[in-house]
Amino acid sequence: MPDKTKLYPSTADTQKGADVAAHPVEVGQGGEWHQTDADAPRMTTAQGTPVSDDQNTLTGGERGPALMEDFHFREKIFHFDHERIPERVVHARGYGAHGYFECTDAIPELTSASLFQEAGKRVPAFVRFSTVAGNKGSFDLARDVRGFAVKMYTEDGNWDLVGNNIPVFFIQDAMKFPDLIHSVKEAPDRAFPQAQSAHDNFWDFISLMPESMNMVLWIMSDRAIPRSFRFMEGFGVHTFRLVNAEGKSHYVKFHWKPKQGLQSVVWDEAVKINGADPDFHRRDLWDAIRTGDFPEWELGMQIFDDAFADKFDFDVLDSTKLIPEEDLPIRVVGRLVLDRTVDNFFAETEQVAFCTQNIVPGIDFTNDPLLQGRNFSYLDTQTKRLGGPNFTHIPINAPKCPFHHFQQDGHMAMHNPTGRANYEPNSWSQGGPRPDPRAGFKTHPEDMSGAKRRLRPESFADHYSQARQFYLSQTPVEQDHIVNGFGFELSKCVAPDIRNRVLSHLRVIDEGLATKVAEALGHDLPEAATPARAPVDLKVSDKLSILKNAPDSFKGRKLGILVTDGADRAMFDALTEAVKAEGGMVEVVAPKVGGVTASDGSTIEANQKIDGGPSVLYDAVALVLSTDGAEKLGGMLPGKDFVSNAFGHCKFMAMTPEADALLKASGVNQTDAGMMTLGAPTDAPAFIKACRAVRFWDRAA
Ligand code: HDD
Repeated sequence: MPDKTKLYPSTADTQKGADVAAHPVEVGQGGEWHQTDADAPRMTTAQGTPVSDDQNTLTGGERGPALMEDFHFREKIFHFDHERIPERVVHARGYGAHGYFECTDAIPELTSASLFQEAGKRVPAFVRFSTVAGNKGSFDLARDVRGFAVKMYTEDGNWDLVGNNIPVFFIQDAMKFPDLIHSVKEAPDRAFPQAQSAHDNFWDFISLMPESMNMVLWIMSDRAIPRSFRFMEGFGVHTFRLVNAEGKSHYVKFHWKPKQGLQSVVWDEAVKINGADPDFHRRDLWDAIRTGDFPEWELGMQIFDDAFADKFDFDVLDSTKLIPEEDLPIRVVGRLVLDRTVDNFFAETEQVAFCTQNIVPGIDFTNDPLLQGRNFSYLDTQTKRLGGPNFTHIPINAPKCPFHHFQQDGHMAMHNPTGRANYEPNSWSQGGPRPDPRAGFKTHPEDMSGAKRRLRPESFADHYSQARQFYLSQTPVEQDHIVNGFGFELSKCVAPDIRNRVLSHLRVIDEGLATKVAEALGHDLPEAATPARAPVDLKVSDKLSILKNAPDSFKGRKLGILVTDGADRAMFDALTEAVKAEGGMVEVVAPKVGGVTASDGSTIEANQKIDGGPSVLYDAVALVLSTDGAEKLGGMLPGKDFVSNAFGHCKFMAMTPEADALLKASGVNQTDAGMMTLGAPTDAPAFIKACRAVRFWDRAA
């Protein structure tokens, strides 16, 4: 029987003097283990009252009831109970980072926006990448659009460019947004499926909304499963306006072009990455920035006038359409660099509030009905999410330029106007801010006429031509991925009518595509849909393909080196050096996380144990094994999967001759130009050079 009268020391007391230095911490992450009681700041309540005991609730008597009087306990639990705020209704899962935007080509003739006036000028920026459908705790490699939201803190206020990694959208009118989102998110009765579009509700809605066809082709393509946030483009989607100091306006479409190049994973990898590392994208961004490999994008603009807009085949106000770069080249005017991770995820990434209405003098909206609707939705949603109108007082949202207005009070008001005057006009000598008719924001005085009515203009009626253009602009490998995407998604639709309705649209887009998807499903082809306007044949646009714009460097990519005891040390070092020289990263995978003893008796430290480091986490793999090690790995499922998956996912592979037993055990009995035997350490640079192509797609043929 325990002695109920004896008092036990608190956990804090028993921990004192423990060998905390034995726990390694990641470099530079803070939270060092070496803190002593003497170094530590004094713990207080939120009111600043020093706390003497954080382990034990105040009780009446040794085994008595807890006392209401315990203000420290009450405050602590009360605050914990209120830690959550509503997650974003869309784009709930996201990851942010700080950086800067730098103008590289001044364009004062096109816009008076302060950030474009002088080459070399920088403004701070915050970017949040996201998936759309899944909740905050969902996995990173969902097949989904990625949000690409950029807040630029200019000297004329915050400019939020709230874009996606796909240049077109599902719907033409904001009125349909709640329906779109309801259809893709989990069904209201069963609350599944989570973070995916492969279900009846989504395809039911899509098949009844032919305007979504262009976007749907993008979603079924590899664009929806990017390798990382760093390797994807961003788009402002809508047509905006640039307005210069004389009030002259041009239309503009904004593009973010990754300096790292474009890269996606294949679907089978995506599925496996979601299990192996659900945080794959956020970890990638964190690691890249923390190791000083700062991701960078160029800001490009497609600039045009009414004459171009009038002769363009589609309405430039229709967000389901893009302007091919071949028809209107991009002018690069700046660069965005992400060079700092957040200090606190909640304070920055969760509380950042992007609003499409956040615009600065020199940039303006157009009448795109999707954009006009968004301008209401974002402000409204932030008020709900962040609890009131003062979310602009939160540091991540506050402008970094001076700001003065008469808005006051409300929940959590951090700074109210000082002095007597809180209205305008007023006649007090210290009467506060006044509007500036010269430099203040001026709306472009666009002519307007016509009756009030609810109608979709005729110029928005062609829903298929650009979808067809997109499909035909892809390489055969990418086309196969699109077919497989449709095959997978539609196979998850229980209702055959929904599958058939989608197939009927695909027939209008491209008979070959429809036939292949029907074959994948085991369906007969239904009647083709009847388009509101017959599609036209558009020129192939190479810029729409990822593979036609593939990177020519292994920079920023990761080589996974699988090692066992007896691994050739010189070979391992040569590979590591070659990757470093190319600007890439290496991760070592071993049977045990404690590492291996190499051929020369030295230790090779491991980053991953084989079952925690599958090859799907790497861009290319190398097997540096001993004969005995290869045989042992060949008897283990994770060892065999490492090799067979790398092979199946068309990765470049290099191996020492001793790896043969593992290759055979994994069912890889062939060699091809994507596989290199490493005979001597001098072979390593040639292998990394080959890896510049990132995948050996010939293997898929
Ligand atoms: Fe949206 C969030 C991008 C159409 C309503 N949207 C949100 C985010 C991105 C986009 C990147 C996440 C911002 C962040 O990281 O905090 N949305 C787009 C793009 C669209 C688009 C590129 C089409 C071109 N959105 C769209 C429409 C509506 C909304 C038509 C409503 C009428 N979007 C919202 C929202 C969200 C949002 C409900 C949810 C959380 C938030 O705003 O901050 O207001």
